Amino acid sequence: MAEDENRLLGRARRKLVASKERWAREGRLLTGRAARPESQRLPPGQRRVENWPVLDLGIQPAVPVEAWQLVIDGLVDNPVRWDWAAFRAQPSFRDVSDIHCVTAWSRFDNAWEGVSVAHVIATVRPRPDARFVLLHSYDDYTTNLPLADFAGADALLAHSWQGGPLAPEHGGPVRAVVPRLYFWKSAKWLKRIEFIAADRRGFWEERGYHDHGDPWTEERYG
Ligand SMILES: Nc1nc2c(c(=O)[nH]1)N[C@H]1C(S)=C(S)[C@@H](COP(=O)(O)O)O[C@H]1N2
Ligand SMILES: [Mo]
Repeated sequence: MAEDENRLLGRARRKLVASKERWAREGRLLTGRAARPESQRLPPGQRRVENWPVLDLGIQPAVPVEAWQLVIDGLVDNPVRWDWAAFRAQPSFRDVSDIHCVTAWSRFDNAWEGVSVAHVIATVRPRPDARFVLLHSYDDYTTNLPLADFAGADALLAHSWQGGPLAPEHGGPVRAVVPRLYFWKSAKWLKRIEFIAADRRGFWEERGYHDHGDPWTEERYG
């Protein structure tokens, strides 16, 4: 098991982790239906909420912007380390998208602002052998995704939500937002983006969640 995972587990709410692992084993919330975003807006098995639930392992690291840094490295030609000023100097990107959480809530029309993943990719220039990314967070959380999904036109590193700074409990100063996949892939308190050749599972992927996590085909567990 990765070192950062061990650190996280030591401090995480163990009961919460155990119950989610059980959900995964039992296939909780699975409907066996599939849908396409063109024909309906709510993926199978989801219900719409108006509020925005907070979900994490009970550890919400305080990361003041003066101390915040983002490292983007691995299989790239131009690795970067952005402090807050450097991050805010990147071109701004806005997008409105829906959140789909594996625990079956969806929240429509979230107005995000930040730096697009397209810009990140143009800046660091992944090498041809980079096929996955591993996102690392300040609470030692990790999650993995294929570069092709991470590179979606609606994916960004968000510092704002609905016109205001992203709240600390939702991952401020900066979180990933990858709307096409279940929300556990959208790492809060983002610290590092690592481009890798071979897939390496993150925290929940190691614990029974699906490696990919497409809400439209209900890739909840796997
Ligand atoms: N760093 C970090 N990111 C995380 C998590 C976490 O525990 N730590 N939980 C994930 C899960 S399971 C979900 S559903 C969403 C929840 O984001 P929210 O609390 O803003 O709703 O964050 C994801 N990103
Ligand atoms: Mo989640």
